[in-house]
Amino acid sequence: YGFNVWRSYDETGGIRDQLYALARNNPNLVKLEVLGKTGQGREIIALKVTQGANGQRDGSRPAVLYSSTQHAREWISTEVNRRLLNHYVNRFKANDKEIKDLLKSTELWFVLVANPDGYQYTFDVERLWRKNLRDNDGNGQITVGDGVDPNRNFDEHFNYDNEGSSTATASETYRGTGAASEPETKAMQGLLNRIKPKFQTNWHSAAQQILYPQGWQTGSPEADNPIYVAMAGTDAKPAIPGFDPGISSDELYVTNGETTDYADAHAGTVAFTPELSEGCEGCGFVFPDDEALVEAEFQKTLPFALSQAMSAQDPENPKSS
Ligand code: 0X9
Ligand code: ZN
Repeated sequence: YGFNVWRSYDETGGIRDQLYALARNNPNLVKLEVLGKTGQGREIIALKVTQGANGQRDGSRPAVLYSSTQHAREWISTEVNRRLLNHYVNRFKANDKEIKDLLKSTELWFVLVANPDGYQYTFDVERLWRKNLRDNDGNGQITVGDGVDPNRNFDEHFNYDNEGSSTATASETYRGTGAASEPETKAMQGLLNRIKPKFQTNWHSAAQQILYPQGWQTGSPEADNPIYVAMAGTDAKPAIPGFDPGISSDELYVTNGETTDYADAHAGTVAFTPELSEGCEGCGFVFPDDEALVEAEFQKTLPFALSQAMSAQDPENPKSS
């Protein structure tokens, strides 16, 4: 596609190929699992990174889940998460003591592209597509009225109060016909219920915030768990420089049926939605195809991401970044 940084899902050497190669080349560290298939038949892939990955029962060590690209156009989320995955693997192989110790005791899970159909569509057809490719009108073609918002389809306060999601199929926040109607949702919910991660980071873009549950509620200005504030930081000292931490419904807007609310309520997970940067003033979801800017965005978020892995053994006493 001619980009410096961005890689599609399907292309040779693209994200799917890279995930398979990483697992194939590091069988003692990386396990690949297909969580399910999308409407168009693409694999929704998770990697588990832990020492002895293929011999260790899933969930036998405290787990952390790093997920990205629920929203097709948020390419920076894929790329930051891809760099994070490679960071852990490379530091382990370079005998970094801290990372080696970490990966003996903790399972790190990665879902780089939670919405592969939508993501591929942003390369092939429409750069600003957000949702999955559910054929809402069943006419056999993807048109503007199609797609379900993967971050409104979870089985937690789905459709609550009819605020923060839509019944209109053409809406960018169309929630789908029922909770977990979408294969992408089933895949993520299944993983969450199986590994019950201590922490989840669900990368999005581009509001420069660190959001946490509950996204559905409007009543309470308080986090239900002090760990959220301990890890995300405060306005004066945010865990990611320049980002605003806060309850997602308050800091951004109300949603229902969202991923981190589900993880928090059903898997006991301390679950964050960091909204990454635009990369330039007014770039919105189209982060520039600029290696230096992308790498800087990754480096800026790395301490926050690491702090979750480092805290998984003892989440009640989180190590701040
Ligand atoms: O709307 C979303 O799903 C997320 N923002 S985005 O611009 N990436 O689409 C934010 C979800 C966070 N939760 C709440 N705001 N309740
Ligand atoms: Zn998003």
